[in-house]
Amino acid sequence: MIGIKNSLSLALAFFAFGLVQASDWKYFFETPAKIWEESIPLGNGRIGLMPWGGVEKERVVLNEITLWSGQKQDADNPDAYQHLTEIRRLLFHGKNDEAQDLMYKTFTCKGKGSGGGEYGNYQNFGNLYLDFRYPDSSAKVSNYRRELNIGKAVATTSFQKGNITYYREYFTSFINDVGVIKLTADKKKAISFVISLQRDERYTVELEGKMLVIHGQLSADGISDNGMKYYGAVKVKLKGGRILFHNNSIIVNDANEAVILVCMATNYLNPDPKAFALDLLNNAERLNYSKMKKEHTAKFDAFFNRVNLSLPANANSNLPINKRLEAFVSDSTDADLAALYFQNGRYLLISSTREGSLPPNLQGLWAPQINTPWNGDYHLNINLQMNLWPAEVTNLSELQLPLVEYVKSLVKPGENTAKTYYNSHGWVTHILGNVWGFTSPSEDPSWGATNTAGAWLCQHLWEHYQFTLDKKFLASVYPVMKGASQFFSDMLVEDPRNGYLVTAPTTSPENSYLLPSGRNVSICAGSTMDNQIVCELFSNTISSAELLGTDSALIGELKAKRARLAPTSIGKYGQIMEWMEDYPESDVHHRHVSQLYGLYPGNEITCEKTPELMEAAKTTLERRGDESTGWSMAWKINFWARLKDGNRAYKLIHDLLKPAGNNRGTYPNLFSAHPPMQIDGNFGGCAGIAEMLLQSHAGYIEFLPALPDAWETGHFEGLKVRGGGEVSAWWEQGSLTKITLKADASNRFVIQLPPKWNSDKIAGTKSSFVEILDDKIYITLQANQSITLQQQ
Ligand code: FUC
Repeated sequence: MIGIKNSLSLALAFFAFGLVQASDWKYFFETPAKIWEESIPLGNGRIGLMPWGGVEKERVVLNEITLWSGQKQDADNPDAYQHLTEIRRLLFHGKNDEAQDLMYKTFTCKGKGSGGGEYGNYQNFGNLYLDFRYPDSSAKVSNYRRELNIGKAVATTSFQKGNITYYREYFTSFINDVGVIKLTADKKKAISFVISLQRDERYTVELEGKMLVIHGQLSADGISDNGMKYYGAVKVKLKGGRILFHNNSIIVNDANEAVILVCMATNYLNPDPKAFALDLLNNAERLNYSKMKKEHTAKFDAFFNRVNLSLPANANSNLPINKRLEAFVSDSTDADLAALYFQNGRYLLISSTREGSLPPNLQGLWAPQINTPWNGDYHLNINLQMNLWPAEVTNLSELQLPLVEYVKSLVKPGENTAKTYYNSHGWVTHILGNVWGFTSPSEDPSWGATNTAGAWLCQHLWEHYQFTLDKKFLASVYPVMKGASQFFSDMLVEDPRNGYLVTAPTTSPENSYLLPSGRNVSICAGSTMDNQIVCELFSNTISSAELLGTDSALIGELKAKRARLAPTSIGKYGQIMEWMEDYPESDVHHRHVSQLYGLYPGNEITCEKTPELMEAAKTTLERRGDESTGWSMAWKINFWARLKDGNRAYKLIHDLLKPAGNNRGTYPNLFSAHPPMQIDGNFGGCAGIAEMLLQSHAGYIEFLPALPDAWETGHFEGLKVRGGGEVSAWWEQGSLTKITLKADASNRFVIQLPPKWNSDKIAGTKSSFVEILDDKIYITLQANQSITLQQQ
């Protein structure tokens, strides 16, 4: 019998849940940005603006998500396959160092890989500058405030200079697809400025009629053009004042108000970027500013307001964000900061990807440089996947679709790579991903030889189905999963030392181990992560084929091979072994914790199925330690949430939110720090907070599985669960008081009976669609029906 103190009442409601009203989701600064990581990210899934808010000189960093150098290339090395047998022979004879040496000579991509040339990189679009002239240039500046309203997707800068109050508003319109900046003042004729545009290379700025434009072409290989044309234009609408077009700039004098419109495009998706961009600009020019802003926010809120989260605030919650982050170091009772971080993660996802475009890259879509860190690419041994971790659970399911399209785009080049390197059917990709279809191993086998990246990506296809139960979607992506499975079905090879089918050669990203000789080696056969991912891929492909009633022969083949994969094993310290042999790690604190893939994002390791592995996972994390790169700490929030240790997960949030400085953590504008800035930590942290509040990976829904003491009272609304449901929860003094569940799809939902809830009363209800068995509540709902369970 579980809990007897309180009785439980059951209320049924058959209405569609409305949108949740946004709270005051904001952060602010009291000074202009001094570094890019203090500027404010705005984006509409395609273009981005990052205003710095300078009083004398405003800088706005411009981005367009498709702006890539490089080009399509054939990087598959045709000689590689002839060395595969020998590489495997060496591995199976324990000569991993020799296998690795041979791979450096034979089993890499053609060309420079990510080291330059045709691989390319994501690049900054340019900078927009506004140089201001004030009626009284010597007047003092006071009351300065720079703010991002996360709930409205609008940034503002305001200050007084002398006796004049100035106000700037900025947004990237979700409807009209242009950047918009409005400048006002509380005195007439107070606004004078010069607009200029600039880029660090490969650009022309010129006046075209009443527009200032920037255009150019990027490079294919560092020298010649790659055919990637970009075009941006700026136009100003004034109330009062005079405008001059001179010397590649727009000069505004003595205006009462100015609205600056910025359009940007490349020819990656549009054959004529100039026509596309100018259409947007001309359209926006005709529109009323207030209406544009209202419609922009309404479209954004259609995503954002689906979810709400309330956690306890304290006095620090009202501090400027840089000081708030500093205060959190010694006082983490500002739990509202975690709620803000969560909603900011959702904000960044909505702002950096959209249907019909690309998934967020390592920068999201915000980059001030030409040479972005790690090329601003798609790293596929966790980073891109982590970017999408919040998509399903935080009710932004359609934002998973750009990733799905990206995965589909890898199939064709990946088939060539599968054939060339492994003589296998199906498709494969390794760690590196760009917008040109790169699927080859990287230039450096120690980190670039892992070949389960595509299989890991396939998890997102299955998860999208799990959350939506959209069978049409499943049918559309099944060929992709099937192709990935076919690759492993062909490529797996028996390890003669133990009879298991293993991936070989491979690595455990991006760690290495020490051989008895003292040598550091990365290459191995059958890393734990690979075994877990392949097992999961086969299982998901089998389930998909069964659901779709197809490919019975393949189902049999995958089941047989799945049974021969190596199980996850426990090593000499009680830890989960990272490799099939219990090698000493070269770096016991390594940022990747790949051997825990099965704990998160996978679901192989759970309390019910594998209690010993849960214990071993804890030991693994203790040995690894907490502090690491931003994304690694974000991953650990998810791990500890799955291990149901809310306080430890919250400690990791605390570590993740430490001001970056020279170390790791979070920059003042809440961007995650690897360092340098890398957006995956934001998304992983957002997903981790959701995972602390709600889980549905183990075949049932569990509310508040890892609630830290600091989140004693609160509520969330609108999170999603596997099985096609939307849920909300309210809790007080650490105990759940009310939950709601709405079915998006008809299903029988299973809920873990919350601790302290009285099962007798639920069982006593006459409802035909609620049943209590042991510690689970079973609820059958038709699509759009909802139910409320409440303690009285
Ligand atoms: C992975 C990580 C690095 C970095 C890079 C972009 O390879 O190991 O730390 O995050 O991606």
